[in-house]
Amino acid sequence: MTLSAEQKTTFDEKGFIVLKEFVDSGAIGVISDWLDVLQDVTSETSAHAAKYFEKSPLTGENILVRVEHVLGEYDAEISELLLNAKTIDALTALFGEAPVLFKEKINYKHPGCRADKLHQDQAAGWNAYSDFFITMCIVIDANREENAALRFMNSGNYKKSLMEEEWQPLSDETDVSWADDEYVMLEADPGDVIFFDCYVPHGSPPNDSDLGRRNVYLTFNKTSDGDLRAQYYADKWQTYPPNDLEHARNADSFRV
Ligand SMILES: O=C(O)CCC(=O)C(=O)O
Repeated sequence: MTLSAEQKTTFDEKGFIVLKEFVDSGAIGVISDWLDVLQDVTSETSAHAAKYFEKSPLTGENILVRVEHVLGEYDAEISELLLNAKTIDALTALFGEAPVLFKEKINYKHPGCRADKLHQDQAAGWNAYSDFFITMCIVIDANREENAALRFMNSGNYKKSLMEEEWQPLSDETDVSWADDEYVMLEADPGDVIFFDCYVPHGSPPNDSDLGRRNVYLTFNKTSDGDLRAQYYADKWQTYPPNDLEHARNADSFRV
């Protein structure tokens, strides 16, 4: 059993748990190298990797902020490494049944990257697919205050339903420190993971340091809700297609 009863209770109450050293350093090294490769792929070298570029509000430069749609049929070796028995076991304990991958993304929070405003993931149109998801955030580079570590609502004082209209963040503030009383900053090391549900409010400030930080986000739904990934991405390409360095978006849209 990967999780204790206490960890499960904490997850149910607060909507997140942190598991230190969940992924070993050998695996983190392999994943880190893979993220470097993904960062450099182009539409010629990889037709499926969906890259998203934005103009930095801090420097004005166009920068890569995320890559999606890179597991399963596209990279069996890395998929096996990430979706291993330990991960499936932990998610099964949290869901109460086996998980299915819904979506996967890497956030490249490079120097100059804009804030991720406080939000609930479920507000990003996910209700169309299921009413409950769990995301596993795998820390690849140290997450520290200076390079925009994530903040999570720590009071358990949130609704397991939408607290704002769909497609809206919970606040337009990019300085998330206003919420410090209720929120905790999670500094974390490579190999630590955060499991969080789709309703717990979270976000991160802009990265105004010169230290990048990459986190992998794997989102799952319950097997009883079906395999939704292909439909999710088919829909997403219609409304929010990937772009390239020359066609970076402005950083004011709320998408997760
Ligand atoms: O990586 C981050 O700082 C923010 C992640 C997040 O909240 C998201 O992508 O939904």
